[in-house]
Amino acid sequence: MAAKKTLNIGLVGYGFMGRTHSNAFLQAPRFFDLPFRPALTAVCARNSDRVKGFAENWGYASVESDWRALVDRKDIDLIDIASPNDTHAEIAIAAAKAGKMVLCEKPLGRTANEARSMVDAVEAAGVSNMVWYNYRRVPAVTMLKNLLQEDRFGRIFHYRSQFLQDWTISQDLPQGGEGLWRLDASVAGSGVTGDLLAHNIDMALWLNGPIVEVSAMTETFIKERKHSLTGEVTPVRIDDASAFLCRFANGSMALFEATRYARGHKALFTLEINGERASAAWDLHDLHRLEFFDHRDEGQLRGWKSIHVTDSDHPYMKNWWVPGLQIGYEHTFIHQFADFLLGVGANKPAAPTFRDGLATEYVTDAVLRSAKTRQWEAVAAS
Ligand code: SOE
Repeated sequence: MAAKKTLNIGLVGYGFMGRTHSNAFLQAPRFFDLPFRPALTAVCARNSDRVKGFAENWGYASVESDWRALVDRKDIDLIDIASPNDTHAEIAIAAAKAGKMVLCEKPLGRTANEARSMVDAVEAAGVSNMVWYNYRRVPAVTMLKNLLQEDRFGRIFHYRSQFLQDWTISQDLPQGGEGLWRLDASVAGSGVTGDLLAHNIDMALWLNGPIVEVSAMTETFIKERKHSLTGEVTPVRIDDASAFLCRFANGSMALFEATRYARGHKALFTLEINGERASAAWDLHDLHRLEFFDHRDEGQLRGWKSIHVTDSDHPYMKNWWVPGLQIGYEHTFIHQFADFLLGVGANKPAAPTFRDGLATEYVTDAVLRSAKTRQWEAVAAS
């Protein structure tokens, strides 16, 4: 058997997402038959001591403390961006110009403008690219996509989706700095709209098609917080909660909500879709189940089915253990990376591409705009 070509990865960032991506790079070739052999060639972060520890733990062969040096390296084929949102555009554009493949953690940019410049760069350079919207690759969610493509639902009337958390309720939580940059608008771009609703929107665009217009409201419950880098108390400029109504191009209407103030909820990501012939519901806390109702079932036996999506004919599952044994959160990244490499091998883009990521940003931009104007806002066509 011919040896597989090595694909040298350079990772930027070593936080939560640096770990999920590194795990995917290591596990994907063990469970999927991939056209490349991924190599953890370098990891880059500003803190040299900590980046060395990270490299040792995950098996990266070398370290860099300046992302420009990483992008310049001739031995790197792919740059993976897992650093905070304010770094995404500059690194992605430089990596594309250097001819590298580019993977980027969500959201693509802090604004649609930033995201558009990233799309332009990867498309001009003709390099493979993908945004880490990992939840598409939960087997139950992929299965729902397949059921929709088989037209089991008929006309779609409703879509609703929430992402509820509670980790920023304390007034004492500072904004800014490591772990807390999601509260600093200059780094994150927005609050829950870009961080959480972006997941709901990416999944909805994939499952139910384009969104045409939105009517939104946002709230910042805690108005001032100490900045952990400067020690100063400054206004909070992110949205703590965000909700919107919208219309899809297919005529369905929808409700979306995300918050970090739903006491008791840590990561309750849910969706429900109602069609003429069928409905389905999914919940991240029970991620291996798809709830499905088919109106065409025989009358007296008609009812909601709770499908345990762990059988070998369910998406991705034949690559894992034996039927009935479930998998979890980290596997969504493994699936996404496996699909990316299969795409590169077949010369096909793996979704969501940067252009798909831009479509989500057009919606999040419209949501933030509508919350300000208190008007319905049209979503730019991507
Ligand atoms: C925020 O708490 C967060 O970590 C998001 O940034 C992730 O994208 C989401 O998957 C889980 O929650």
